Amino acid sequence: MIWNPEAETLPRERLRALQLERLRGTISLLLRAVPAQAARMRAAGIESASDLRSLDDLRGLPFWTKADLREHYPFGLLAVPRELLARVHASSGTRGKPTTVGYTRGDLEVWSEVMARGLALGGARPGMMMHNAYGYGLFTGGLGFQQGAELLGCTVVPISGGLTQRQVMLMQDLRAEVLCCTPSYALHIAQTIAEQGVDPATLNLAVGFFGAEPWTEQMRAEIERRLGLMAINIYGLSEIVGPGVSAECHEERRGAHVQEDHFLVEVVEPESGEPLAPGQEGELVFTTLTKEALPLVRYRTGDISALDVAPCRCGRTTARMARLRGRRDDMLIIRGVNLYPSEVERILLGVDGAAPHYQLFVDRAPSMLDELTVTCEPAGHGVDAEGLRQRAEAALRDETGLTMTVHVLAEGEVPRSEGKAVRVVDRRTD
Ligand code: DLL
Repeated sequence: MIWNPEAETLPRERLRALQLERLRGTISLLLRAVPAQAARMRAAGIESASDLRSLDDLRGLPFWTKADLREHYPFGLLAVPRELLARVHASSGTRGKPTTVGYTRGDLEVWSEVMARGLALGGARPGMMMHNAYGYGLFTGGLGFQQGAELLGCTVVPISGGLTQRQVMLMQDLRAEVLCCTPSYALHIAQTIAEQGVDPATLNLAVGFFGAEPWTEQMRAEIERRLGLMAINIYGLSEIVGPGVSAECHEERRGAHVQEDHFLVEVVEPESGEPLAPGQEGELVFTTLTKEALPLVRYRTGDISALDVAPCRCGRTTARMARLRGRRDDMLIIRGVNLYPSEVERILLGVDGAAPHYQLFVDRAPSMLDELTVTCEPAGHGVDAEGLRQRAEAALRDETGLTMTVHVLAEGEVPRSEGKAVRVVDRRTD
């Protein structure tokens, strides 16, 4: 089911024409209503929206980053009077002040629309029972899924995160068909199900929408096996709207379809900022095309992905973004080797006897060399910890070229998350 066939199957030429028209509208609004944005645009030679003759002219516009949002915290980049905000959310940054974002009523409607599209993409249908274990609150996960599911016509259980045993009981009793949470929390739920002796086959789950943190194909296979559902990758960020910027279709599950009539996507080379061609991996950059309260032009996400604009079997014409390799700032440079935490996840999940719970610690030794330690757990009582340690160390060394120390902890000792998992603990002090 395609929620909005007209928008989602638009021939790409027409889509680009629509994007240009909407981009000009956004530029006019910013020039008129947001002094900080207008100043940067003028410095780049843009005096009016008509200076943009084609979408290619976008590359002449300056980037915006999370640091800019922090600088203008909390409401310095709003294009409407604060009184017109219907809601405020914030990004999940753990250090210092969060980055706040605001929505007009119109923005909330667009968000519901793109979320309904995303849920339909993954195979959710009107009438389905949805267990929504994303956190409700300033985080955009809970309410974003809530709104989209209501528009689609699902029955929502707004359980939020936590009290996992109770979650399992409610999933059983209310016959949840759709599960929404972070991939790490899905595993936590799966483990609780196993500990309670519940047979996953007695659950009614058909599809799960997982996102808000990096995860791998190996993790997808593990979640599907344990929960007996089809796992869909859904992506978004609060600065742009929240969840629903893109989602995979259940037909292909090869890249997440970006809602391009609302969000213009580019991939740029992280160092130079030069635009990259489809298929090339780089940093995702989004421009909002219909946002009223907080329009953003060329917002650098820090997320590493690649685009595919080839037609999709599902019939949609929208570009697909590859599963995220990770965030640019999560990339570790260890003894000259680049390492994304998702690489460790991929390798570890291929090791016989390893459970899908892990953390990566980075320390700086007195010799000033950085050292990596991985903690993991055995998958079940029968696994010999010493054998697992040796297999994991060998696999990590062979595949990354880096020596990592592996500590096999007892089952349940790697911290579990109810939201975004903390995968990397950087203990370097400088
Ligand atoms: O995490 C929005 C969201 C909620 C997306 C629920 C999906 C599901 P923020 O808290 O602002 O918003 O964090 C955004 O999370 O820049 C990515 O680094 C990461 N992220 C989001 N979705 C995915 C995903 C929400 N599917 C940041 N895969 C983004 C990998 C993801 N990383």
